[in-house]
Amino acid sequence: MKIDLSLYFITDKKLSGKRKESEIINQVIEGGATVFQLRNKDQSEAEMIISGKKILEKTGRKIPFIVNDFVNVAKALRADGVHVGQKDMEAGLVRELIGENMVIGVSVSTVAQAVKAQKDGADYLGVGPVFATSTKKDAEKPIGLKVLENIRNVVTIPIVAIGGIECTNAASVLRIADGIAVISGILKAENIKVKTQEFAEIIKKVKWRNI
Ligand code: TZP
Ligand code: MG
Repeated sequence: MKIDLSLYFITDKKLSGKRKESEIINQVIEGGATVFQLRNKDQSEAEMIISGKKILEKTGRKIPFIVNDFVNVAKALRADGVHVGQKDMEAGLVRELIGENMVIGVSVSTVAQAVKAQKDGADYLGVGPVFATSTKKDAEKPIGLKVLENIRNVVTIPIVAIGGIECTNAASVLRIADGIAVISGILKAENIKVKTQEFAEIIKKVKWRNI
């Protein structure tokens, strides 16, 4: 399965505040997000399956979605993919468990990790944090545009930049990466749909080499 990774929204319960996650997802879809990830660091696998089911009932499956961390949750929700980090199951084993149809994403921060993840069978890489972020408490130090570019040059699979991506720096990243993954850059906005549209507009412009 091929997924458009250009505007990759990731959920975050804390940053959602009083707003319902399903409503937020519906707004990012309307705004032009191309894929979303269900990410929840505070729930067990069983809890995530239950909350994921409820969310999907309200959002439908208008764009592909990916489950963070848990293969079992991805399978139970019939997700389009699963995303794992360096401390999770490695991509080769994930592939054995999920089969050929689901997409596998792997988080990397170094060239060596990127080369290994591609060799292990990752379909795409989440690369970062490119810039400083307070969303992920145990995030590595920001890698910057240079390392992002080095990673771009050693792998052939798509790369999605993550970490501190805002409308102000999105273009610089998109000149190197295939997509941007955004959490707070969208969730801190008052109007989620309008903010997502702003990101989508930047993506369109960079694609057509206008900025
Ligand atoms: N992985 C690396 S940085 C990060 C994750 C999950 C958090 C990105 O969040 P934000 O708010 O877009 O900086
Ligand atoms: Mg993880």
